[in-house]
This record gives sequence, C-alpha cells and structure tokens, in this order.
Amino acid sequence: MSFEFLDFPSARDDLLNDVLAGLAARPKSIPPKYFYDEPGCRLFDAICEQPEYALTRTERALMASHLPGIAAALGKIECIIEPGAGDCGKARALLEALHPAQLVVMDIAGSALATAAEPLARDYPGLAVTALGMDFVRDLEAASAHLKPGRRLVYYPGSSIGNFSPDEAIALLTRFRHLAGPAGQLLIGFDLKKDPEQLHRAYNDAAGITAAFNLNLLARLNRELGAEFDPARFRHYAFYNPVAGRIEMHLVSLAEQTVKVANQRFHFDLGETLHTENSYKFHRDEFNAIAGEAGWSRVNEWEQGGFAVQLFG
Ligand code: AVJ
Repeated sequence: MSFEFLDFPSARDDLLNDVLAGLAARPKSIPPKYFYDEPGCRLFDAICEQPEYALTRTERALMASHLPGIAAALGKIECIIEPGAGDCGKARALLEALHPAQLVVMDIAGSALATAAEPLARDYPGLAVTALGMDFVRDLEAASAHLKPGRRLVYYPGSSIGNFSPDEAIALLTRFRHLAGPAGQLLIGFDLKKDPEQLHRAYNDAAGITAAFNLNLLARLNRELGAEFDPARFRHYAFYNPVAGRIEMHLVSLAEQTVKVANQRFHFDLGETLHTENSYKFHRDEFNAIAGEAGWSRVNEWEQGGFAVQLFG
C-alpha cells in the first residue's frame, strides 16, 4: 500500500490576515474556505443530507448513471487530481471505473483529508494515494512535484467552482490546465441555474443546518483568533441574486455593535452584513465559455436533475 500525506501550513497562517482585511473592507466579507474547520466539515456533510439541498445527491446519481459513458470518454488515465476532495467519497466512485496509478487529493481541512484518503490506498492495491493538506488556490503548483508520469485528469466536482467569481474561475481553471499538462483533461460538476425558489430553499433548509454552518464561522473566529462575536446577535441570511446568478450567504448584524478581533474593533450597523459566500449557478453554455477562456475545449457533457458535469480536454 502506498500512501503519503503532506501538510502545508498556509491555510492556518492566512486566517488572521484574511479576517482582518475582510472586516476592514466594505462590504465586510470573509472567504468561504474558512467554513471548513472540524465542526464546519461536519455541518457541511449534514447540509448534503438535507432534503432541500439536492446538489450532492443529484451529482452522485448523475455520476452513477453515466459512469460507463464518462469512463469511455476519458480513456486511459494514470493520475486523478482532485482539489477540495473533502471526504474523498466522489473520488472513490471514479476509481472504480478508471483504475489510475495515482490519486492526488487536496483539501484545506488537512487532517480530515488524510483520514479519508488513507483507506483508499488500502482498498485499491496498486494505487498510490497522495494527500496534500493545502489551500490549493494558494499552493496548487506545489502539487506538480508529487505527480507521477502519465495522462492526468483534474476532477473538480460538487459545484465548488461556484465559490469563485467568473474571473477567478477562469484564472483557477487556467492553473488546472497547466497542472493537467499535455493531453490533460478536466471533469467538472456544477449546479445549473434553476427556479430561484428552489435555490432559496436549498440554502435555507428547514432544519437550520445551513444557518448553523454559516454561524459556525463566528464560533471559529472566537476560538482560533480570540474574537468576541456574539453569534446570537447575527442571523444567517441567504438569497439568490438573479442579476449576478449566484446564491449569496451573509451574516446580518441584528444590532448596532462593536466586535473585538485581535485587539482591533469593528463596528457593525444594525442590518449590516458580513458576506460569507457566493455560490454561482451557470447555464451550460455560460460555463463552457468560462472554461473556454481558460483554454479548455468541451469534449462531452452530461446533465441530470438541474446539475451538469462537463468534460474538457
Ligand atoms: C461546497 C461550495 C458547493 O455552494 O452549495 C452549501 C457550499 N454553502 N450550503 C455550495 C454550501 C451553503 C457548497 N459548495
């Protein structure tokens, strides 16, 4: 069995600087990658089980029903690279069909990633598993030192690309193309534009799990930065912005208040928001154009239940 885990400390170092910069900006914002501390990862898994949040289930069903066709379109792959692999559940489904020699998974939640990735090396003899605990937006290129020779596939499922603005998405997909190298491919899953009411429900589940996920960010800042947020004085607020084509998540201040973070004071007006996430939704051709700007050409696409998977070469 072949398993290696490398931890890049970058994500931890950036938290304080990113939070101070985000709170000083107007509108106030914090990057969504900071949702994923240990309780945040658990809450995200719970979101995926909510009846209103169909995204994860739909993609899993799409991949299961189209796997033979997807595998045929991909051809022989030596190395699968998955940025933001989380619990590695999606990679597992691909391994069954593609039998690559290497799987490289990256995630900002490094220790959870290592725990999830190691069993893959045991379950697939002959597969080399490399787990990189990193903020891949920052450190992606460092992965190339760990890649074995052969044809590469970058797998980016789960509509994670929706967290990036179109310009950021083009920049990231360009870097994926360089990492994939000659004859490299990109298999990417994203949520399609649909009835705003349906999107609204997906980010405002009745059980309040998405609200807890959003508010957990404040608990994290209190714990890790000694910040003094009172979570009871903020409310989860998520809505679909049809002009920008994205779900926006915010934490709205329920009072005029001043919050201390690392010996700095930040003022919130009543009703002022801290913007915590964008989740872009795309038309199929809209996404194709973004990938095209990044130098990718569409090879094939699959669609099911308001979700799309596209293959680029
Ligand atoms: C992991 C970024 C795809 O945007 O739907 C779920 C995160 N945020 N509910 C998404 C999320 C609120 C999710 N992504």
